[in-house]
Amino acid sequence: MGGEKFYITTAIPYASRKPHIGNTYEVILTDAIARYKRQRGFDVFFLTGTDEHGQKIEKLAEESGVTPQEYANGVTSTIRNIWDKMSTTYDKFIRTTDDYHAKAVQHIFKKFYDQGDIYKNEYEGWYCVPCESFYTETQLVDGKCPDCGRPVTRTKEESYFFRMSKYAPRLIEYIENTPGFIEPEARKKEMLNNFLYPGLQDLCVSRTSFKWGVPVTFDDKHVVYVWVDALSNYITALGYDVDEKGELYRKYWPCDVHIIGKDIVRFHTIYWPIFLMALGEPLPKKIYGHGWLLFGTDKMSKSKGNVLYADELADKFGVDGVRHYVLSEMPFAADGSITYENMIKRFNGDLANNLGNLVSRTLAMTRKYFDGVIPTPDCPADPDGELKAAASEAVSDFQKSMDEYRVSDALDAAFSFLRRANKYIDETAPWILAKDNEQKGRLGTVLYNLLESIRIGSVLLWPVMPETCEKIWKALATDKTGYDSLTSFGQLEAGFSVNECPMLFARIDEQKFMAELESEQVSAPESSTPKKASNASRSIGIDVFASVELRAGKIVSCEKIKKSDKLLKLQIDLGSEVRQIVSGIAKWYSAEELVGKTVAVVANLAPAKLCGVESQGMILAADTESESGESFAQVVFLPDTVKPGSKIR
Ligand code: ME8
Repeated sequence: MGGEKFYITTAIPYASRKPHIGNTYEVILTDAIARYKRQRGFDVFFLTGTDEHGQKIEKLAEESGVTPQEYANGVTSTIRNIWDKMSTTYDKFIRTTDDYHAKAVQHIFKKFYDQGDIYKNEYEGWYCVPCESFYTETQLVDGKCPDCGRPVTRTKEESYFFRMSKYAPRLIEYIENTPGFIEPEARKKEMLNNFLYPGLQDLCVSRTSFKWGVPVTFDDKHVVYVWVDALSNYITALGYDVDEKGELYRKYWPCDVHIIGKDIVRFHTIYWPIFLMALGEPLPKKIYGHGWLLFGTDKMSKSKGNVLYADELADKFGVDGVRHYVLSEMPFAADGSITYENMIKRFNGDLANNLGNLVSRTLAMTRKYFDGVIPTPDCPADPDGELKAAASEAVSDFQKSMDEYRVSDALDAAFSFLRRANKYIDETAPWILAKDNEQKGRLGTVLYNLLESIRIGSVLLWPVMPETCEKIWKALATDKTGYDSLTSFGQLEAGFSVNECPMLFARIDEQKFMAELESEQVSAPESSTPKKASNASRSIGIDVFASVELRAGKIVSCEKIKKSDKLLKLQIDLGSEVRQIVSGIAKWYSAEELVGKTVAVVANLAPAKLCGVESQGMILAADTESESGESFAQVVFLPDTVKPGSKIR
């Protein structure tokens, strides 16, 4: 490709646990920008990957009884599967355990040492393992980590330190004089006022109290601090090494924009530029620290049981439904919020009503009045001019916002144009024009204008909702899908036949959705779906427990419920009867694994419908985690010698 180069990266998430929708928002945002830039003719390189070293992963692996590498392999494959499921088009996925990366990090560290940027000393202070970050006493908030609020550990160990103070004045000058280097603007002020102006302390850049990291070549007690290792990914992925700068590096560096979350702006705008200065390399052009996606107004956390995952949301709202939601809902400079209720509202409003209805009504009228052939627009009248002006305004607003990475504003521009097109249907009332044969020409023009508006909307929306827009292009039988087709209204070619378009977005009934969600939560392991505040720790009397009828049941048959990828329909022999029970364990068990097994059944649970299928009880399962850290429901199996119907007490 010959276009201007554009290098964009995400933060590399820790391979410590399945990424939630907030982490996934970041890769979706980056993907939308990368797709847009490609549409605009840029030669894009989009990098993502995983951060696999550090104390946190070593600890988690130990707790799981596997090696850190095995642990990281499992989580990395989960992360990559989610990135792929969400249709992200990264050009490279780097793992910090990749050999070439680790070698380059060793050389970088050695260069720092050789040129006197690092020196050996002893670190004594506080460390937050989840953030992999050092803090002084005064930085703590109520004795806890100022970034994540979790407890910190007192640490005393031999370490190498990086002389940050040597480069700080140059960095301050650079930040002050480079508009747009840190965005949003407020984060730039925060960095200068909170960290740089008060005086930058030297940073501890190696660890000796654990082993899971890149070994320091000249002092084998030490491993490189995980942030030095992780930040280097942005250049090593392009083939950078101290003595040999690969072709990709020469082509794409400096990076056009690092997309990261607000909690790690400090690492990217202070330490990373200083490391690059020490290497004698140019600094990235921009660091964009996006806000956080909150569950309602709360931080997502496993302990609160409010963590949402992109893959599970995509099963309910579709991949494009999730991409559209997170990108519309996250403002440029603040936090965004996600709840099922808001997702349904947006899905029904923007997608089912505004876009979906516009497409289905317009195609239906084209078929009904013109046998599906795109009519020629040769009868212009009011309000065509207004519609065309709205289209050109939408294109320029969309473009301006996307160029500034204000994706939610860009989406507002596109959807307000689609609303304008819906209004145009009401204003022109094609069904009335259709009654008068003399108005056939005008009717054709109206329908042409609507089809063209849909085409324009879909070219704009493609970076955010690629699958939907490609369906629309197929339905419009058009190849006018590039950005150059937006320069003027009227590029859709008349005379071609439109194709069938599958329903793009079926309206969601909120009540039904929430009821189904509740019943899924009853049968799903706790960590995978958020719950309302639970009373789990409240004690109950023996009488309450005794009122639960627990019995052994033998699984006679089992099948998947078609409409759901979570639910299994089981026939279970309870001795005196065979019961139908629906259970949310399809992700973890196949029919073959279950038939013939004896399980523990709650036999007196009120019947409920799950996905429209009656369930007369519940089978018991333990919330646990697989080796890769994914939540997993372990069914409670009983020995075969226990007879069906036996009471469990
Ligand atoms: O910080 N909403 O990894 P990570 C939006 N390994 N973004 C969120 C979020 C939320 N609720 N929670 C987290 C790390 N993020 C390091 C990065 S880069 C050289 C090393 C963002 O798994 C977070 O801000 O903790 C970060 O940008 C990304 O998810 C990965 O977070």
